[in-house]
Amino acid sequence: MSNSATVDLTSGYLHGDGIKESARTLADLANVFENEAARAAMPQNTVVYRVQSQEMVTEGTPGGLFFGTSNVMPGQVDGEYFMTKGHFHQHRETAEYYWCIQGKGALILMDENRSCWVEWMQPGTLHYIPGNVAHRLANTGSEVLRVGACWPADAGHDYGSIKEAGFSARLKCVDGQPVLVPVDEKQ
Ligand code: PAN
Ligand code: ZN
Repeated sequence: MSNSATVDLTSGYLHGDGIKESARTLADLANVFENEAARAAMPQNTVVYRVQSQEMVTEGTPGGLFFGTSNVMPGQVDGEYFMTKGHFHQHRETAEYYWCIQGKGALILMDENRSCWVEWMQPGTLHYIPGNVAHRLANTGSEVLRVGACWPADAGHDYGSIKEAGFSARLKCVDGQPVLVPVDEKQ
């Protein structure tokens, strides 16, 4: 197998044959932010994040690895930072590495008991996401947050559980600072 792809070490940008790219706009993120009316009132073609990946094997291949870069734009929906949808891995036991390349942000994590916590990100921070832990990126800065990732090719993405129950806390801008605010789950 020839290696015709490169990774720009300052931006994480992947270049070359077979690099996949996807983007999520505000239109794709219905009911992801707390204030759905505010999201719906914003320009729907606003890109919230882009993901590049190199997938050298078919998704689901045991023992394979995928490599990617996620780029989360700066922005907020009514005080909640722009973020990814977030997911558990379909194969719950699979882990993942993230590392921050550029920008400022947070890795929001939640275990299966719905305990939620944050790891702060700045260029060079390294983040091990254990199995059975849902993960989501949020950009708390004013430039693009660029994060590298490496995950098992058979991890899969379970978006359904997050769509149903969400994360148990939200990262909001309070007096100009990011604060993890628990969601009232009693209702
Ligand atoms: C990442 C994520 C990426 C986009 O590559 O898939 O940051 O986030 P969502 O998938 O939650 O929209 C990863 O964690 N892969 O497993
Ligand atoms: Zn993942």
